[in-house]
Amino acid sequence: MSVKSTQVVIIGSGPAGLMLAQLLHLSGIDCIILERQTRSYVEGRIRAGVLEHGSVEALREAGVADRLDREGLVHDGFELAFEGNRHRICLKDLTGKSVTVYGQTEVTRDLIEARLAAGGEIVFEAANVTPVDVTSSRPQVRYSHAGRDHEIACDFIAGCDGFHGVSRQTIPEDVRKEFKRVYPFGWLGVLSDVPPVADELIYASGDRGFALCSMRSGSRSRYYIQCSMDEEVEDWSDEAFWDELALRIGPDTAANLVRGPSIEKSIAPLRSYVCEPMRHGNLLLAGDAAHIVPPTGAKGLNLAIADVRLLHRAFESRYRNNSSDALDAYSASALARVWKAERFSWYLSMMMHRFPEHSAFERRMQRAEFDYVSSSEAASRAIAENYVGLPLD
Ligand code: RFL
Ligand code: PHB
Repeated sequence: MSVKSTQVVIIGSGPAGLMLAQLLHLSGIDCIILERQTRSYVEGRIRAGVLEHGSVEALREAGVADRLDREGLVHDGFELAFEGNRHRICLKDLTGKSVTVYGQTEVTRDLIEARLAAGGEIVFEAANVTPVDVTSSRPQVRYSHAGRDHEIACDFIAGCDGFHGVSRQTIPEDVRKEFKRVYPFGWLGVLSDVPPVADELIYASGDRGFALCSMRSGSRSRYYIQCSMDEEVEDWSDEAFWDELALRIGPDTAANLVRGPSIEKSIAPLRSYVCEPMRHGNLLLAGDAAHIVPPTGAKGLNLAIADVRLLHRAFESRYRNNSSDALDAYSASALARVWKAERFSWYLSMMMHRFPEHSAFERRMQRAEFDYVSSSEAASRAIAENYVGLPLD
């Protein structure tokens, strides 16, 4: 077995792990990333597309925003549509801020490139990653790679290994509190090299279910439709997808819809989930490892970035000033923000989807909510404020 040591072992090279590594590198704190998948798998995953104002600033401060600044699309608003009625949330007027459309895939590529250019280590295809002695002052992480066993001793382990990772499972069940809600549907997503149907995102709710029109660039569109979790991707031909999307966004918008072959098609479940606390001994969780939101509020990636900004500050204060106060406060500070994002994602999901168990009463409630938001600047501002992102602390 080979044995090494470092200051922080990061498990997972999604946006949370990669961004944390970049921030630690800038602060002169050593870390090693262990990733289960291959680099091409990690760089090929199609996921979120909207960056909050604060996430963009954080990526700039971390020195990884050159391409984001060149290629990201700044959006000053988005549209909510309900049974054919439309309401624009003007983010800029209501909050003074905007969001940026730039795929998680691109954020991941930029961060991997920055890490490797800085001579940092990412061990791809690390198998059987196991945190050990996490409540001791010198925890270790064991793993195997290319048929050999390895161990890294460290001060801290950052569990950035997503919802299905190993880190959270290390917290004993009697310590860990879990809060969850599974929605009775999923999102079928399609990526296609066609111009977007509109300049801004459209979240549409109708009798046939929810639809979202998003994009990655002026020539690449990302669309989603609510589907049943019983359905398989193979059940949906490209043609069937475009037909259903056109019906859900209505004839006025559909008149501008350009169809094309899908280059990716997948079904994602919708769930809300929070694990408390986000720290156990010297193991600290960040991103999807600790919480999941339904994608309706575009919060998943942004929450991951916000968590690691807090975590980085806490590590900095520990290594620079020998103070553990911020590390002790990490779980509570992160969770305060996480719960607000959970609330917003749940609220928008509840307002915009068709629920199989809903009666006509609940549908009227959804419509009343939409009518209220459309007629109230205060209600629109509340949505805008959450969408561009709440302050870090
Ligand atoms: P990630 O991106 O899941 O990265 C975790 C990394 O950890 C690795 N890993 C392990 N490595 C070593 N050992 C183990 N035992 C490991 N187990 C896992 C994984 O391979 C992976 O590389 O978590 P992170 O960094 O916290 O980032 C969070 C975001 O990725 C996530 O919140 C969003 O992408 C969620 N999400 C979406 N959010 C949106 O805002 N809008 C979307 O449209 C959207 N679509 C999605 C999504 C998440 C999806 N998942 C998780 C399946 C679509 C999908 C399909
Ligand atoms: C996306 O472009 O993938 C996207 C945008 C907004 C969301 C969810 C996903 O709320």
